[in-house]
Amino acid sequence: MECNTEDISTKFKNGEFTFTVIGLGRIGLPTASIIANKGAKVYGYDININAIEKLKAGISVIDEPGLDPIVKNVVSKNLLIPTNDPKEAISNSDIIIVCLPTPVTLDKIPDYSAIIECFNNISKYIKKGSLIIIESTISPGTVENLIIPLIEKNSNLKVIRDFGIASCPERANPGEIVTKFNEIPRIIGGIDSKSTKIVANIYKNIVDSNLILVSNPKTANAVKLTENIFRDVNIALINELAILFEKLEIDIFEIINAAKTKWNFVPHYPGAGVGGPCLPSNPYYLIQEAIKVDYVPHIIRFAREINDRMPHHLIELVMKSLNIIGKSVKSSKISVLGLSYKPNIADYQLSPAFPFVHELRKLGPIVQIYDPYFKGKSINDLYIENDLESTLTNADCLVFITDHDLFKKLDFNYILKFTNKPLIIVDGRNTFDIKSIPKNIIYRSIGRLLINNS
Ligand code: SAJ
Repeated sequence: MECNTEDISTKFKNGEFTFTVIGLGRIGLPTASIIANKGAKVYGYDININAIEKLKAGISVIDEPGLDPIVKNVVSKNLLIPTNDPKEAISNSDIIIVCLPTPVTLDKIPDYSAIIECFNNISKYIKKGSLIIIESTISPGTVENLIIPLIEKNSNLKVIRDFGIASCPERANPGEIVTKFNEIPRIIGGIDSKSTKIVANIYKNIVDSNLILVSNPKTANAVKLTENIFRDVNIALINELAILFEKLEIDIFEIINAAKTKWNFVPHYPGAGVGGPCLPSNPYYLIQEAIKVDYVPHIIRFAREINDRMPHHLIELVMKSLNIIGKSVKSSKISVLGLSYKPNIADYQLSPAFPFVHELRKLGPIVQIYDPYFKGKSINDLYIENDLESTLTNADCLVFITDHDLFKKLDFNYILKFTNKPLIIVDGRNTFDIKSIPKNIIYRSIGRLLINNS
């Protein structure tokens, strides 16, 4: 494929490029739909036949604001072609974008099985002159040492000579993937300068944001991991400081609000834990590579331990608060508000709600959970109540795991109509204004002073 800007823009605008986006999940489906919506022909390839059938009917299988109308439009115009046939997709495509999940196992080892299975299946169909773009989050070196050898082994192709490849790690914010698709700068690292330039020229036609070109795929992957590890480590730092300042009876939010007046203080906030598809798992990609070169990244590992320990800290706050009114956890009803890992989205991936509820249940209380995004659903081993009022009824303690807007708007007098009094509130996300806590409530938030209005 030629790499000069004009050629690529002309070909893109004339619809001369055919894309395949592999993996129609939270990143892949918006990516495929938005590219198709710009007039390119896009195969959306996924092994999930059920999802493909729904997409063929124009039904979006991903809950992402703004996505539905785009999917309906591009499928109805046959610009996005959902398929589970790799030959149909890959053998007709010039550009292949990989958006496959790369979770970590329970042993915290990156799991590349989806990527390995994919390239074992599709490589024989890759056309000479194709360009492969890896948007999945992977360890530095995975393109160079796993993906390229897989393609060459399963095809008669040779990298650079016959196909280009680059990493362009996704940096989307779940809940804003479509609305901010155009804005997020992209990091592009190709196996050679031609791959980097061609991919940059292609993304120039897809997004309006800055394109940051780096030396190679492993550097691009290292950038993605560095930015997420930076966030995870800083959250761990503020979590650790919050626990310390609780004991010193100093308000962490007063500290943060004052400290952020300093130009180089990047505010992060203490919470019930770190969930989501990115932060809890990304550090392990780099830890795995470090171990291969006999280096132990202490801060990165300890940050993970601190963040994973926050649900336990919430348990401690629950126990101490109930003891103030002479109640034991075992003899109480404790209602958990929030399953999603962050507010106002329906996504519970690695949510701290799971470890919190599992540890709480061992202490013997009645436990109910409510999340407006999962009403009446069974999620793994948790049942999410159908309505808030029954969850509040006769509760001795409310624990907020997610600061959904719906919870922020709750009126305390409304809450107290259903719960026992005095009511304990343990707030894992600083959902409420501590100056607004009324009589009959004992309130604890992470890193903040005890409010005892019992
Ligand atoms: N959290 C805290 N304290 C904080 C910030 C977050 O406890 O100060 C918790 C959240 O409650 C959540 C978890 O950490 O449980 C992750 O929060 P997040 O805002 O990072 O949520 P994500 O994973 O949806 O963030 C994604 C990430 N994007 C990618 O990995 C590509 C993240 O790097 C981005 O910063 C974020 O989107 C964004 O805001 O764009």
